[in-house]
Amino acid sequence: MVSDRLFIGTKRYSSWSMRGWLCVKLAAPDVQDVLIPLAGGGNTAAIKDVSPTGKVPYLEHQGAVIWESLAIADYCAELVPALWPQDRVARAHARSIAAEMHAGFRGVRVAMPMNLGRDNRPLAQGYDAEVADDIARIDAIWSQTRARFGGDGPYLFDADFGIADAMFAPVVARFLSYGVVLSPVAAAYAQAVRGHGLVDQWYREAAAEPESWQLERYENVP
Ligand SMILES: N[C@@H](CCC(=O)N[C@@H](CS)C(=O)NCC(=O)O)C(=O)O
Repeated sequence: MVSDRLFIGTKRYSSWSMRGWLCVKLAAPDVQDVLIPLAGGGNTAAIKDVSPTGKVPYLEHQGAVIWESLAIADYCAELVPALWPQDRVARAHARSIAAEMHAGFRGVRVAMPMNLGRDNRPLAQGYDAEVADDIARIDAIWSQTRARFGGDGPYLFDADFGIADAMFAPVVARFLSYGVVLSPVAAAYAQAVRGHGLVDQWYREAAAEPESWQLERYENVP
């Protein structure tokens, strides 16, 4: 029996799965992925059958069961503490921005659903104020974190891709596919995240998913 499993959704669409998956791959690469294709609209019966919340990501690891992407990320940091910055002040900042991402940015999440297989630029016309505020705040987080803690490395906290980067990786994917114009520092950060090996692996595996997993509601957005 396989006991270490990470349940995720369709890679093309599931931004929360991407966050959990990146953290688990960094901390416990032997954990088996169990991909359940999303049915759309939060109605995936097979996910409801396994996950306490009816949502993915959901992790079973050595007797522990963990749901909510941020809790999974924190659990991963128990296995590999360097997933959070080791400096107390930097770690406080990293926890704050990861929590802000987990709890917020509803405007961007609703207006810009993640779809890794589509050029979303034609959709990105005329954001409302909530979306524009979210974009400005995310740009400020990335720019200010890079300026204060970024060092010489390309990520938020220098050379090590950590939990804060994983939490924002699906936002990077959205900004790139919707053609969101960012400040130069934020744009360079977005490119660095896109170029990370695990992020690229997720994209490649998303591209290899069967067409039958694609959902009308996420492909033909008006
Ligand atoms: N707050 C949760 C959000 C998880 C979530 O909404 N996951 C979506 C996929 S991205 C889901 O499982 N939806 C169930 C479904 O579509 O049936 C987390 O951080 O893990």
